Amino acid sequence: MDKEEQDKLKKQAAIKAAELVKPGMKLGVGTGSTVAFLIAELGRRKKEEGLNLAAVVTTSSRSKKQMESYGFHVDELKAVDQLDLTIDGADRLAANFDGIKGGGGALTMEKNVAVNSRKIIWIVDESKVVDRLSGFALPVEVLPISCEQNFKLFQAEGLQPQWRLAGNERFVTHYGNYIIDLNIDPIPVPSGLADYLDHTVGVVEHGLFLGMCDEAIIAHSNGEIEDRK
Ligand code: ABF
Repeated sequence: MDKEEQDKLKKQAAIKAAELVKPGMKLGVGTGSTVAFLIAELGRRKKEEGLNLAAVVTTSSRSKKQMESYGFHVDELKAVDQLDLTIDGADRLAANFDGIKGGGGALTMEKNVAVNSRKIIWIVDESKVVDRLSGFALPVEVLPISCEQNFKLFQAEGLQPQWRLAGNERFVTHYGNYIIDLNIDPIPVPSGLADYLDHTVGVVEHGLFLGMCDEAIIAHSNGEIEDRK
């Protein structure tokens, strides 16, 4: 699928999801190019229909800026008790609704927003839908103080680690940490790997989002916009 076609599908999924945003909601807004289409649609609704939201939390400063450019006030997560709905993109969506996220490096905020939302909807084009989690390196955010040890440990475990780079430098997350991408394809037992990473000192967060997504809006190239629950 070429980029133009993929962007068309991303936009379709985003516009469909925007219909589920109701006035007065406390809304979580994710990160990425699919979500950028969602924000543009919410901006259109604000301008044309006066859409008002009780609270908005975003998972990246880029999304925050975009929401603010349409006149939405954006709160910090800690200031909002619980979100009614979060709409986010994903890098992979498996048949059992497990996912890989964090390709953009915002996984820590994305997971924090997700666990504080009553409902989570992911918006994806069909290229991200897989049977089992595969085809995308798993991002792991690590603290700088012990990042070399984490890297060696992952190497020793056969997890094929690779530093995430930004140009020639290591990519630095919003929280000042690094990202190590694990090249495991497919991920044989996602819950086992998640458990291992959850218990590895120095790991801040990882991109396995298991059992978190409630609904996925998937745009297919045959024109179908699937609402999978
Ligand atoms: C995010 O958006 C991520 O977790 C994921 O990396 C990304 C998907 O990006 P895009 O919509 O640009 O494909 O929320």
